[in-house]
Amino acid sequence: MTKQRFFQCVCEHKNTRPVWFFRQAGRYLPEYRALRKKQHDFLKFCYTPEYCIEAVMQPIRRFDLDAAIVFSDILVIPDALGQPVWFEGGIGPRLQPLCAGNLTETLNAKRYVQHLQPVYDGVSGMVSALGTRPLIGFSGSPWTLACYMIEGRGSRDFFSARISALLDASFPDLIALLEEVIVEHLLRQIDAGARVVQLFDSWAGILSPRLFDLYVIRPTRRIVVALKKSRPKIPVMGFARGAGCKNMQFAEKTGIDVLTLDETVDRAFFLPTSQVDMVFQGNLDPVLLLGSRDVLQHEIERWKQDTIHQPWIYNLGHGVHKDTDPDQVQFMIDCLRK
Ligand code: 1CP
Repeated sequence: MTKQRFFQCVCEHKNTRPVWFFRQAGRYLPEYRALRKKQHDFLKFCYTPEYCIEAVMQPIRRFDLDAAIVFSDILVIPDALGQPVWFEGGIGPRLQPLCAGNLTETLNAKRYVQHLQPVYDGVSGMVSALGTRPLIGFSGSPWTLACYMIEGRGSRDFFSARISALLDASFPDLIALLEEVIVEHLLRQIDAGARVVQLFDSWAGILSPRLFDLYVIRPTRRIVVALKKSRPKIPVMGFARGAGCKNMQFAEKTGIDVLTLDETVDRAFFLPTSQVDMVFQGNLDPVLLLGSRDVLQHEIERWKQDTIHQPWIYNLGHGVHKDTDPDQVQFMIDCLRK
């Protein structure tokens, strides 16, 4: 994968650096909140292609962004494996935790593809609606999915999941099962028309170096190898949120094409690697969108200057926060494209 080919792939309809955002669709948009009123059950919403296509197109129509990400959620995978998953308003996702000692016992790996068919139907519809604009498929990474599946909810430190990674003899079986399902899930999104895929390891940053190697780097590498074997032209973007300096090994050892950086990473650390054939993405603090325009503009200018010699996809270090004013997003896009 050359840098140039990647740019052609993500941004063929314009001659500027691509701009898109994590959670560009979602609760900060009044039109999304109105659409969500039609289906209060978030998982059912995710399995209704018509709603997902509309949710994807809302930020595209409003902001003319250069790419869109599939509207879905990482937790459709545990749901498709038969683990009870539900979303509680104001609290977030809840899951019935897996059984310690035999983590894969209650999971049914036979039904998931059929269960996720509405997601793939949605992907085809999104691709048609987007025209030449690329659609990014995605999945949660094994470690991050295991975090929610073991803990049963969002958490600051996923303590039970970390203990499980350290002590539970069946933990590697769970990771192996998830790798297989994730590869299949991404291949199906690619076959439905996704042109790039992104792996979200949102909780990579809470692992010690040894466990980071075992459960972030190695599974990601195996997934990338499997994807490249059958779809060599599809770029893979990796996001090990919170990984700090471990991002370097993550990029070098996994075979990803694009390294997504969260807002806590000092990009100066990565800029000397511009000889490496790596495209970067992200790094701008989503909180800036809730602050003053002066500071936002100043930070954007600094960021543009810093990354001038490096292929860099303009994106935030994490999703657009739900309290963000959409006008601030427009202002940011205008500054980026200036
Ligand atoms: O409408 C609502 O009330 C639901 C809010 C919401 C939305 C809009 C959730 C619940 N998920 C999503 C969509 C979503 N999730 C997308 C597509 C939209 C887009 O980006 O434009 C994507 C890519 C995700 C991925 C996702 N879900 C991640 C990985 C990225 C990240 O944020 O770190 C994670 C960890 C989730 C789990 C999840 N789903 C929803 C919430 C609130 C959460 C986070 C739970 C927590 O706090 O731990």
